[in-house]
Amino acid sequence: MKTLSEVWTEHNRFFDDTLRKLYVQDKVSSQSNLFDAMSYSLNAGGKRLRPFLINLFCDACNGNAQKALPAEIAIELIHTYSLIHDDLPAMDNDDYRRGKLTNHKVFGEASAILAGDGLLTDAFRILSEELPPKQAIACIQILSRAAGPNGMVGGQTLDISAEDRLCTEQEVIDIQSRKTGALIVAACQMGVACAQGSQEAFEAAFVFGSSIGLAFQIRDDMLDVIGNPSELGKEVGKDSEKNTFVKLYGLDRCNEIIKEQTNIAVNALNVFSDAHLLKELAEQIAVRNK
Ligand code: GRG
Repeated sequence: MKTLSEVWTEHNRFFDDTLRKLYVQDKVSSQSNLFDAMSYSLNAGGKRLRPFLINLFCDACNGNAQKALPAEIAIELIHTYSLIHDDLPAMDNDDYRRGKLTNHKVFGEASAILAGDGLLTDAFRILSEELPPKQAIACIQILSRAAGPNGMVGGQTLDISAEDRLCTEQEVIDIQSRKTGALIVAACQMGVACAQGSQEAFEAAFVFGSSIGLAFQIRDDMLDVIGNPSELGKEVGKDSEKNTFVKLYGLDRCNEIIKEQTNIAVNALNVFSDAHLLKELAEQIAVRNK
């Protein structure tokens, strides 16, 4: 049986190749600079966690995971747009992402904003054109809710508005669950939607996604303190003034909560007859170094 690492590497080899080809035709158009900027961040690497979750959930629901490819592409486009915009001077003002100069550092601010806008919009074109109608509608609904004002964009807004004060525990959880968690939950549920899975499977995807989403963000906050910049592909120590879980709980309690959330996630998988890769993925997220 293949290990999680082998399956993930194999998935990413094919997925990265697909993304590299995505805008090749468009690059010769009069808007080549726009497509160059979009492709630059899309092809800068990244773990492809959200697409991989779609793939594994589709598989756990006995769906044909190959047919979920448009959903995988769409969520990575949204995720990449959010990173480009998050790095802008008006937001986090970061110079490095995925081990490379950030989009605005290479293409300028206006192009980076437009590259993000292009990726965001194109995600929904791909879903509507390339999935069968039922799966397309379900995925568009899940993704737009998760990425929109009640999800990721709302979380980012709350985060910015709370920058100058100390947040309560509930506020930090609320910001995180929208900013990072929503898209991870959406990935799990889109995998179920692509397989036209049961209501029980959607509920399991919600519990699993929420728990690993929280564990993922807590680990992210920890890595800003204990992580290695060359492994992470970005600077560390940038969040010391922010409302992070490390500031709220300290490193030891963060580790305990990650373990608790990982257990909740793994238990949620009981509804599937075979979800051993999802179990291993949850355990991997708890100890990740990048
Ligand atoms: C600008 C609308 C808008 C939203 C920004 C996602 C986000 C909201 C901000 C990113 C800030 C951040 C670093 C959050 C921590 C969790 C997170 C999303 C990390 C990056 O995701 P990974 O680790 O990145 O999956 P890769 O590069 O592997 O894809």
